[in-house]
Amino acid sequence: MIPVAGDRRRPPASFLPPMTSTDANLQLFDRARAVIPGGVNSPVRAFKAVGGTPRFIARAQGAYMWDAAGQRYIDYIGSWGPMILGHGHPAVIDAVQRAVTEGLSFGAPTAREIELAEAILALVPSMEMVRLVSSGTEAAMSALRLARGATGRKHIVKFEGCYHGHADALLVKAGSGLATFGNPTSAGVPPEVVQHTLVLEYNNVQQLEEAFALHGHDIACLMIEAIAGNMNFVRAAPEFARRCRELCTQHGALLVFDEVMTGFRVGLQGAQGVLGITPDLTVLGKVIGGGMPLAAFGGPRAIMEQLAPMGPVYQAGTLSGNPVATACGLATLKEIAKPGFYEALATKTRTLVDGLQAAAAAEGVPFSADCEGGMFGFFLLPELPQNYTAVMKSDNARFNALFHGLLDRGVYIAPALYEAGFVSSAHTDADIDATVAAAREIFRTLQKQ
Ligand code: KE4
Repeated sequence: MIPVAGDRRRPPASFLPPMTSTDANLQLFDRARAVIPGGVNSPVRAFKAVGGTPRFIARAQGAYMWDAAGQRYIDYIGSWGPMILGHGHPAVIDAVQRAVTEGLSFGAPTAREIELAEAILALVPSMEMVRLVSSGTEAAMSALRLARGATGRKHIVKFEGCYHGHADALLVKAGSGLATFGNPTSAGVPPEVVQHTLVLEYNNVQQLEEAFALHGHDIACLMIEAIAGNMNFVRAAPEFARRCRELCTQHGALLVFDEVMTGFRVGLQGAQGVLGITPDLTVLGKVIGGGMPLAAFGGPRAIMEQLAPMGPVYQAGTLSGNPVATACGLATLKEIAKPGFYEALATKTRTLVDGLQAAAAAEGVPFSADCEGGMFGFFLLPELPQNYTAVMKSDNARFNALFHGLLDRGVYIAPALYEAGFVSSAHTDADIDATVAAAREIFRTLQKQ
């Protein structure tokens, strides 16, 4: 479009003056906020929790991203989990490039969807069938509807601090007392929509038992992040996880593991493999798409065949099982299923966490951390928190100082203290060492605050 005199629409980017290197991100942020709410297409990217100007990423390769000003970062976001192989893995790029030449989308079944479904079922023994969708939100929302349809019940249980995407029934926070039906966390969600969502405290066995004693006959499902990456990194205690399984079985409710983040991230069998718990339904995303829009939910045949077109539970999607996304996902799964992949990844992640722990200790900064496979979390707290209330006792200001100190030193961690971190197979020992050294410099200044 060539702008003409008096044309009040903003000229396209190519007509804007070249950006100076120092404020390239700020200029883009200003432009973005003029046309996209908050300047971002997902809220956490706006740096609202940490302040400052979001980095507009121009390109990424391996463990690194470069922003609009040409600044390089060691990337511990990995697109919030998907980039377990790092950016631009040759086998993945090759598979996507070949798929693109065959067609972008058909709205018809393809052999590759079968291949990906078979690959997922081979790696997740609790699943006999799987349905592919385009986002984690869509997968969790669909699993919820399937659980209600399969059981004929309406109540659902979730836990404070767990995030399962932005479907209305799951945008809910604890009521006044925790073991109450939830209140909406978002405008636009009528109370009626969340009146059947019971919000409990994570790792609180007594409360869990009370809830099932009261409502067990009408609970369709319990949905949980068995390693809660949306509280940074909080594990379900083994006893708590066991009771979730037992109470669901006892009361005929479905146990749903939301493994959008942990699936193929904490290990080849996800959190269910780490915990040795078999859920009824599993929700997957992120890694299985390798960075493309692809997610899934699955479980036993008897439950999955309740889904349209076989059964009465409707669920659909224009781009579900997209041929380019499935090529990306398949190529990713092929790489992570190779012998030794997770052992090497877990060693790298553990080295990072141990290094950060040692650096904080050396500078007298209260610090606790945990990791599993390629996922890690840390808290500026002396002990690992066991629930959301404990996580939120973290000192926001100190975290923000750490975040910006690392960013200024070319290390990009999650811009929020309740988010987890991710290591890829592309991260090198030198990257880990540089990250620990940068953190130690900042811990030294933190202690003086
Ligand atoms: P998406 O709709 O964002 O693909 O997936 C929703 C979702 C579901 N379940 C779990 C356990 C998740 O972690 C997510 C999404 N995770 C966030 C990061 N905490 C995505 C980042 C964002 O919202 O921009």
